Amino acid sequence: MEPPKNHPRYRSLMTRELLVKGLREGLVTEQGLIAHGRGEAFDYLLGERTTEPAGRAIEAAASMLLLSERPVISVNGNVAALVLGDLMVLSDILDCPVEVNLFHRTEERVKRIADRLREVGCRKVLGEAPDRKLPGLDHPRALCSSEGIFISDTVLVPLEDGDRCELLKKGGKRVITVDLNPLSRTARTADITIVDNIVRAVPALSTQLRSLKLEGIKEEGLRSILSNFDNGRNLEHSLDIIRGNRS
Ligand code: PTJ
Repeated sequence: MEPPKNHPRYRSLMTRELLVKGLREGLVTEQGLIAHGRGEAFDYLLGERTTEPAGRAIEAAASMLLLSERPVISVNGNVAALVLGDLMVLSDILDCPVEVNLFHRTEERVKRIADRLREVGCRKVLGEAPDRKLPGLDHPRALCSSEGIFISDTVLVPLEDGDRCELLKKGGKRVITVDLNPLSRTARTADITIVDNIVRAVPALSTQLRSLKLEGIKEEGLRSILSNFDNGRNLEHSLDIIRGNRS
C-alpha cells in the first residue's frame, strides 16, 4: 500500500513497497527483505542522502567504468526490484551487458529477472545459460557467462556477498560495489565502494558518467581521478559520519 506523499519517510517506505512487490512477483528472495532491513539501518545513520564520500566514490566508479574495456553489471533480486529502469540507462551509457547472478539461485527467478531486464530495454542480458564457473567457490553464485563476467575487466556488483567479491578480485577483476554497510567484507574488498542506497547511487552514477563524457575528460584525467581515490580512507569517512564525527 502506498504511504501518504507527505509522510516524512515517504521515499524509504516506497522503497520497501518496491521490494515487497518484487517478492510477490518472484524477483526478490525472502532473504532480500532482511538484507534490505540491514541496509536501511545504515542509510538512516548516514542521513538517507548521498554523502560526500559516496559522491567521491561515484566519481571514481564512473572514471573506472569509462576506462574499462569490458565492463559488466551484475544484477540480483533486490537490485532488479529497486532500480530496473536505471539499470537499462546505465547499461546503455556504458554499452555493456547486464548479467543476472543470484545468491539464492533458482532458474525460475533468473529467468523472471532476465525477462524484466529485457522488457525495460536492456539490450544484452546474460545469466540464464552460464557456461563458466569462477574458480575457488563451490556454489551456484560462482556460475557466470563467458560473454559477460568471465571475460570482463570491471564488474559493478551492487549488494554483493563477500565471498564472491573476493573471488572476482582473485580472478583479476576490478570490482565496484554499492553497499550501505561500510564494514561489510564486500565494502572492504572492492576497489571502489559506493556507500549509498542503490536507489540513489545508480541514477547518480549515470549522471556522473554523462557529465564526464560531456566534459570530454580524457584518459589521463580519468586516471588522475582514480589515483586520487582511496577506498579505505573513503570508508573511514563514511564511518565517521555514522559516528557523528564528520558531516
Ligand atoms: O537475489 P539474490 O538471491 O542474489 O540475493 C540478494 C541478497 C541481497 C539477499 C544477497 O546478496 C545477500 O544476502 O546479501 P547480503 O550478504 O545480506 O549483503 C547485502 C548488503 O547490501 C548488506 O551489506 C546491506 O547492508 C546492503 N544493502 C541492503 N540494501 C541496500 C544495501 N546497500 C545499498 N542499497 C540498498 N538498498
